[in-house]
Amino acid sequence: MNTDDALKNLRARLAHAKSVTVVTGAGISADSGVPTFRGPEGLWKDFRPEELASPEAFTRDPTLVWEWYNWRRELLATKQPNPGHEALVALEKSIEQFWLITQNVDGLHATAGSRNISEIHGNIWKVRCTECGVIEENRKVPLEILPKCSTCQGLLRPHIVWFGESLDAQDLRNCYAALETCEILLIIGTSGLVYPAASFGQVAKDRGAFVVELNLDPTPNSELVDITIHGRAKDILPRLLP
Ligand code: BV8
Ligand code: ZN
Repeated sequence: MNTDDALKNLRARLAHAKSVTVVTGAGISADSGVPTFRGPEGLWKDFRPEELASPEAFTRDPTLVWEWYNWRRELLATKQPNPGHEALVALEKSIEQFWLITQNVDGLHATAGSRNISEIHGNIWKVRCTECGVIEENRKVPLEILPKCSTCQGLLRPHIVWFGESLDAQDLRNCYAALETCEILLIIGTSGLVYPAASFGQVAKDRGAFVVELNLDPTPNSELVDITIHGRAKDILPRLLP
């Protein structure tokens, strides 16, 4: 099916859908100038994820991990939502039951105006105290290296889910509720390699949802989806709106 036919088919389905769930990855923010994780310009190209995005790395060398997050915060501080993010805000307003699950930590969906959202890997603009657990929004750029908690002087860490760490239980409950009830699942701009998000397509498919993938390339999800649309999120998503 060519892109125009696929979009026509999908627009018609979305116009009648009562419940839609969306999963996004770094690809939707690529159009805002945010480097993806595994692409040619990817964030991971210089080191393996485990080297920095893990509790062991933070315990071993918190300065190195904070230097990486500070570099990303400075990079993100100038980035704005793009038409892909904005199209999902418009879609949320037009669908009775809508839930957005994002793996992205850049906060751009919330900035664009998405409200029913689970940031399942956390948010780079939030910090968490390793001692007392308090979570705060902090947009200071750059943060001092090894920032301290204003409450107890404990070491702060990024409020981000690292490899080997479990996702927030409430986030997971919200995700599974949205995946099990949706008529349509859109999987946008993710390589489908990181669990549990990589399994969400199958969860929805098993419950009878119509599953659509929007990506530049094929991914492990491509076999299971009903429609694959190849293109940039910023170009394709606005064409889904009524
Ligand atoms: C967990 C924080 C329980 C860092 C991130 C098997 C089953 C279950 C678990 C595992 C398993 N095997 C291993 C695991 C553990 C692990 C995992 O999945 N490892 C992978 C590598 C195999 N998972 C975990 O540890 C998770 N926790 O499972 O808890 C548990 C506990 C203990 C032990 C075991 C299990 C925690 C995962 C969270 C990790 N944290 N980020 C940070 O962000 O600072 S993951 C990191 O990858 C980012 O958060 C990112 O969001 C995520 C996924 O990457 P993508 O978003 O997909 O980005 P990517 O660059 O890969 O792809 C971009 C795509 O967009 C491409 O396809 C590209 O073609 C496309 N694209 C580009 N431009 C565009 C576009 N598409 C459209 N338009 C465009 N313009
Ligand atoms: Zn504290």
